[in-house]
Amino acid sequence: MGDFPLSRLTHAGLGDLAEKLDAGVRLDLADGVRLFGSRDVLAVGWLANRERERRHGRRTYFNYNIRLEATNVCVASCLFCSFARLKPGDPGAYTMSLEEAWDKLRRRSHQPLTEVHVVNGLHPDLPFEYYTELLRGFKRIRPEVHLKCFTAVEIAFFADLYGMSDEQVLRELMAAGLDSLPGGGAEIFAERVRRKIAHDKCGTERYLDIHRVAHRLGLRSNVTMLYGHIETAEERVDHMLRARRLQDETGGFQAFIPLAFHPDNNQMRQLPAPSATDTLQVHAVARLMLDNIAHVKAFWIATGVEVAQTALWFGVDDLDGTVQEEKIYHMAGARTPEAMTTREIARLIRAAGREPVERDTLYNEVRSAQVVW
Ligand code: V47
Repeated sequence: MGDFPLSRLTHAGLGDLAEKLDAGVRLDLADGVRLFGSRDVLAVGWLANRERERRHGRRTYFNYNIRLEATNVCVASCLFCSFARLKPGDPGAYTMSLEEAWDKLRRRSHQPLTEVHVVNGLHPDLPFEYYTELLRGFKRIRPEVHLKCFTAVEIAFFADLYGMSDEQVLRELMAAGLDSLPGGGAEIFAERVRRKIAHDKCGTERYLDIHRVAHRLGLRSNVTMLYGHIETAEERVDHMLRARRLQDETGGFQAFIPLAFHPDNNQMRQLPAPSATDTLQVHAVARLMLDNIAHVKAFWIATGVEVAQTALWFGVDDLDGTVQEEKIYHMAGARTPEAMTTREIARLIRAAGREPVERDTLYNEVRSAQVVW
């Protein structure tokens, strides 16, 4: 049982779960709900930290990336979203020209970036070539940079809009330079919640199937979970278990990323933001339920820097990256910085008693000669 008092785990009602984990027995839905019900966040965190250290020791991953949102025009009306604008020409709506988007990368030619992460609104009028050219241009400018672009929701939208199958869309984007899929658009898989907060975009089965197809075609991807709004503990665990089932099938998910709901400027603004304790507990339970997904990421833009740092003792082994120019969370009220340098990220990992490891998108270690931790 290690050095955490057995009596404390037993008192927290978690003794049998600790034994299950010791014996390598998988936790089930009821176990996950109990973990969320526990008032002893430290006991849950201790269990999660043990799983984290078994896999990664003190190592904590991050990457040198940029975020690009080429358009916020979006036909979907998700209740949690503060970023989208329904039509071109609506106040605040924007769509970058290809040159403008490429310029974002060109202007960073001095930075040893390894990843461009693209997420867009669902724009009804752009031709498919806008997206394939976007990727081709990025590869022309920086052939070595990994392109992690378009959520499964965007892939489904492209397929419907341009009359292709999901697989055809993925194949064409891969031919243009797509290297992996980000995990956005998952929200909450349970139909009760999805119907309320994201009723007019790609449903759960299709989201999962697009990741299934992507994995079959050789792409890696991530999976997210938007928490802290109207979902129950059972729906959170159900979400994790659906991701775990697909991972059993394909092995293609690299990281699970809980995303803390931000209530400013959207249709759920009457709700409070999730607390730091809730955030720590969500990441910890994810580490414990998802025995087959290697990494649990705290997206520091969403959790806040200090909570992300603390989460490194609650199951988290990855902090995303430098990010730069993030819009989705900042339009929803995030007060985190818009970017961190690799030096800042490494310093905060060290200050938390962990060992910083710069990685590329596929978790290969990157040794940037420029950076001395
Ligand atoms: O799907 C939108 C979320 C996601 C809000 O794959 C909001 O490495 C909170 O998926 N409050 C997009 N969340 C971002 C995303 C992501 C982030 C970091 C890393 C990766 C990865 C993926 O942002 C959306 C939605 O769930 N979101 N609005 C909001 N108000």
